Amino acid sequence: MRNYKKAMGLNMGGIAKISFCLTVLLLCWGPLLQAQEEFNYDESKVGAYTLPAVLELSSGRLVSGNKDWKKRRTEIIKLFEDNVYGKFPKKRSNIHFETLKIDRHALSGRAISKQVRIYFTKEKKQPYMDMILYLPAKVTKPVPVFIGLNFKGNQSIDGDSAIMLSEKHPELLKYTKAKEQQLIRGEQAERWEIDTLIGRGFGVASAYYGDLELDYPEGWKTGIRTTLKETLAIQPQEWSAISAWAWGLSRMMDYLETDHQVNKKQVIVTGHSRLGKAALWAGANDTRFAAVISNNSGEGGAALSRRWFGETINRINTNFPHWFVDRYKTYNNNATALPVDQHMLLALIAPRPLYVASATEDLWADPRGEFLSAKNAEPVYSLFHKKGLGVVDMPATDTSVGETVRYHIRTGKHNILLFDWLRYIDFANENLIKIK
Ligand code: GTR
Repeated sequence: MRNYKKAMGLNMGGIAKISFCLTVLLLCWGPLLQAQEEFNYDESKVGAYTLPAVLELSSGRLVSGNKDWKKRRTEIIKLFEDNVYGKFPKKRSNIHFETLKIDRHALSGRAISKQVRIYFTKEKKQPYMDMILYLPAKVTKPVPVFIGLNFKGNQSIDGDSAIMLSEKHPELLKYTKAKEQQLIRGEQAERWEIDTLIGRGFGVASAYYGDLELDYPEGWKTGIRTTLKETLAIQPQEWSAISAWAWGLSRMMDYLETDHQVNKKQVIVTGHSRLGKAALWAGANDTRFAAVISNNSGEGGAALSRRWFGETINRINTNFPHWFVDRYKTYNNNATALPVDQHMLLALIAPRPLYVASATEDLWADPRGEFLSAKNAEPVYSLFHKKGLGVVDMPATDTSVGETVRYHIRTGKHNILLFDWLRYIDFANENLIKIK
């Protein structure tokens, strides 16, 4: 034993030295390691960062006009595909639609509802997604429509008993008795404000995001990334859950283009939180969306990744490894190495109207980071002579600012509420409806 210790250079003094060194190491590295795992909510600790130049081509030349922007836009899409969301398949497979139900007296006669099954292959069988569309009952001309995915199945967006129950929602599938299932109706109605939207002359279209891919790390195995692998000629790892959800939004748009009661030039894609991330990515890829709204989309959505505030790339990748492509994980704790930041995603919406919204208690989503991201997308809007936020600092709570690019921070929690919808209605009216 003595020899062994000697050979190892370990005597009591040696052990004491080692433990001393370990303690020093821990004291020095501990806070550093911790800092990476901790979440910063202190503005003074954010630190300096430099955003990648949105208007500089990879050749180093500055974008000088719309033509150059087209080139830069293509480059930026590719950077987001390679590093963040993966591909957004172009091929539409054999999309076809079946209207399963029409209710001409929905919402006590104020609306017409249509429930449409969107099939992704030639056959009339899975994989498909079910969409619910509400239109104002007294439509005399095609109406503008807000579209967005929902978290809990179509039956969750309103208490309307005509809405078909989701076939895919795991919680819903647990219930067997019809009565219990009814309980789940309208569970998220406060997030949809259908009555208000219908009353103001808008249509609303929604579908359950789980119809595309269930939201857990293994969800891709049963979702469209697997079932459409051959049809779309793309491997599951080449895209991500967010891309799959975004792609679904485009398929809803495919249907809306065919509905003569819908004004296909006035379809506004919206989304809350993770579905806001999907809405932004859908809007970036599919220019048929006339305007894009990000509601509290946060990290990997509207918020700047380089700002150390609230959720981090490391955390989002740890909690939700399926949301992004594998390469995104190489930027955990190293946002500086990312060739993009989220202002560039917002810039891809230009010159179309863009609304970014935050909430005061939603620090996890970094409201200031969302504001600054919209701010830094402005130069691209300027290329098209479109006005952005028009302010340099965040506006007062509950006040929206800007024209083509707009922003507000609502009092309250991470959510999408009547206050937000009323702002979105004004935004759509001012940017899309009046300007033909
Ligand atoms: C959180 C996630 C956020 C946001 C949110 C949501 O847990 O960290 O990025 O997407 O979920 O979708 O509700």
